[in-house]
Amino acid sequence: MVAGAILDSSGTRILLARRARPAELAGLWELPGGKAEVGETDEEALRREVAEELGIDVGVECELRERVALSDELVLIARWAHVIAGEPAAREHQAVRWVGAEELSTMCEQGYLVPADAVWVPELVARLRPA
Ligand code: DCP
Repeated sequence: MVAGAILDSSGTRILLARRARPAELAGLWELPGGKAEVGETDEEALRREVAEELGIDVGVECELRERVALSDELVLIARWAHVIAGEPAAREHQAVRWVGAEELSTMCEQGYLVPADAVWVPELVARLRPA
């Protein structure tokens, strides 16, 4: 499972998407991504998933430090990425939005993020430039 920490062109904001399913995660915000298919690298999977889900082409960079075990078989990782082409749109999510460091911290503290993604918040905040 690979999620994208997708930065805007100014490096001040990160892209969040609000989940539509399953019921226990619906309405919460996540770093968008999806599962790698057989024979696909993380990088290829992330590029394919964000193209399908958000209609954007991204360049994929290195992995964030933390990894999250979602189950015995599924590990969630995140990779830094930046938009190469397109405007993100919610095709499978309820909404998308760009958030700066301060807003991201607040959303995390108030429980608006999917639980697994909270581990990345310190690293995201540290990299985001002040607006
Ligand atoms: N998940 C998460 N944080 C993310 C992305 C996903 O905690 N940033 C979790 C939520 C789900 C699991 O990973 O429990 C699977 O996520 P998706 O439902 O997005 O993946 P799909 O099963 O839809 O993958 P695909 O898009 O390949 O169908």
